[in-house]
Amino acid sequence: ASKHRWWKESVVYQIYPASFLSSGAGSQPGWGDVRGITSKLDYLKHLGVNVVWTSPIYKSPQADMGYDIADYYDIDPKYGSLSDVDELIKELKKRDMKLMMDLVVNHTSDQHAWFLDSRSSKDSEHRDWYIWKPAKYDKDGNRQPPNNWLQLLGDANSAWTWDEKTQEYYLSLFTPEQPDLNWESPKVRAAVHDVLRFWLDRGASGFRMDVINLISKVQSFPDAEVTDPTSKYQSGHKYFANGPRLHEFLKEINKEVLSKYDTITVGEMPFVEDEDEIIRVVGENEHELNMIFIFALVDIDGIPGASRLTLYDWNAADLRKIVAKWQNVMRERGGWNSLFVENHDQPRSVSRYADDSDEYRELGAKLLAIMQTTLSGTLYVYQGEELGMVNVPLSWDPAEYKDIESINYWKKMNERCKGDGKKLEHAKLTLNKKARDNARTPVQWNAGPNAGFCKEGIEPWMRVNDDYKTVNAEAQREAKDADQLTVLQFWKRGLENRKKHKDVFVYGDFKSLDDKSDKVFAYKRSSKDEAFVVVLNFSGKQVDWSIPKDAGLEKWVAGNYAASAPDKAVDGSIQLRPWEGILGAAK
Ligand code: TEU
Repeated sequence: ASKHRWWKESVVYQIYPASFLSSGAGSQPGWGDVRGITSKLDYLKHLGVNVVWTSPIYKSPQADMGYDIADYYDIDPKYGSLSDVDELIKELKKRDMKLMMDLVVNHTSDQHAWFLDSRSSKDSEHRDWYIWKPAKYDKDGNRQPPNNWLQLLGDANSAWTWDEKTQEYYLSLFTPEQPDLNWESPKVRAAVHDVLRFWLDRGASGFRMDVINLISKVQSFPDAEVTDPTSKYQSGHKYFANGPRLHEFLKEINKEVLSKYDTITVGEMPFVEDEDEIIRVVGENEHELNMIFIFALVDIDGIPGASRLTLYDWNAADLRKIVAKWQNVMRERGGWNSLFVENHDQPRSVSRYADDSDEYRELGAKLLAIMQTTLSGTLYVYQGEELGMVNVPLSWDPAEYKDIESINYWKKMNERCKGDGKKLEHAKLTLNKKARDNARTPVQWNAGPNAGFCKEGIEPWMRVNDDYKTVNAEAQREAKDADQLTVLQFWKRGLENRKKHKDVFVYGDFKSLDDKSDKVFAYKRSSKDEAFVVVLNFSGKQVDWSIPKDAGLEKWVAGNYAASAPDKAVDGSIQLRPWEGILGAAK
């Protein structure tokens, strides 16, 4: 069985600082700030959270909302100051909570001092801290980038940016404002190690490492195979995701820094599904990272192999297969799962995996809460998920979207769909369903002006979702009806239950109870002392489901339709209502 560790039992709450809460202490009116976070620690503690992960708050020109860092040792004035962070850490400690920082070291901002020096001349001290290559020329003598790799945010342009001054290209996988660091240089790696030490010594307890599997690139920088014949540039992930020296670099970070502290680490790892590659990072004896974010579940509604901004029809069987697979793999191979259905790069989970209509929104949010709180792994809750916040309305003009990926996509589609209204409508729908903006609207604290996110009369940096009068934290503090918990209360109860039965839910065995249904996801969790059965109807249809004889079910204890125990048989066939989820005690 998996060894007990505090970071395995943790409930991590992700904060997207710009949209969390604006106390007014930051330099930019209508932006969230660090003091806003500190003021909500009691709320988070009460919910059952013990680790707070903040998306980047470092000094940044915000070309990609802070995922473009200009100074790893300072806080962006929009968010406050270093002493505000010290205060946050102090207040967290008081409550026995911890801080996880976002570490973005695949690339920096183009305004970082390292890059400014690097681009100043070909023989500058930091020239080789980034990836510079000469141009290529086609048969007509036109200048071309060193290879055909596609940029990741916006997917129309080259991943290489031309620099007039020194007449070379630099690699910028995400946007031109985010030049990739050259991890082949030992000086770059040592500089990154210093950043980690600085924050750990200051009181942070760990890191979420942004696209950490992209740091090692195949050094011949070959052209990518053509997978999209309509595009000049192609996805090059084969040559930069889990590249040749990734494990060496991660082991080095561990040896130089992490092994000397008691930390929690999670690596974001897009593009990689290979079990062996994943276990090489998270395996108990690998000494790389505690866990990673696997993309399978959040890629479920995109066309396989295509860009994230596509729509694909999926059903509960796909969801079950993905979740069950990783529950089993991690257990059998000694790795560890991170459980997440939302983050700042993904649409809202209720809108995506359930139904965000008035009729089903709360049921859907609770259904997902049952799943998340009863699976094995470290649990991540994204701000607003505990309130059942949903995607922005389709009626919003795409001009409301603030994310660089959305802006680039919308521009591209407007060019491509000229005169084809139907195609453009589909692009608008795709954006509404998938845009990262869906997760970035201000957190809805109450029904007052700006949903309580910032003071009245100040315009929030991003528009508040229209539904804030009904969907907000204050309205969910107390239940309207005695037999109906609010989404927030339901999450709190789920987290309490998870903690109380951690040997089952965090560490226990996982067994699928249905390998056929395209609507139901059912499983049994067990430790040596106790067991639970979970049955989740991931469809808007009423479903008859037969309880397997060997499930050992004794009694139903909780569900999402009422606060009291579900009134259903414990053997034979039961009827599940749309989006119904139930939990039972078993032997
Ligand atoms: O995201 C990397 C990533 O692969 C995504 O989930 C990304 O949103 C997707 O490719 C877009 O289609 C991380 C950060 O989480 C994201 O916010 C940053 O924009 C990105 O890295 C660059 O730092």
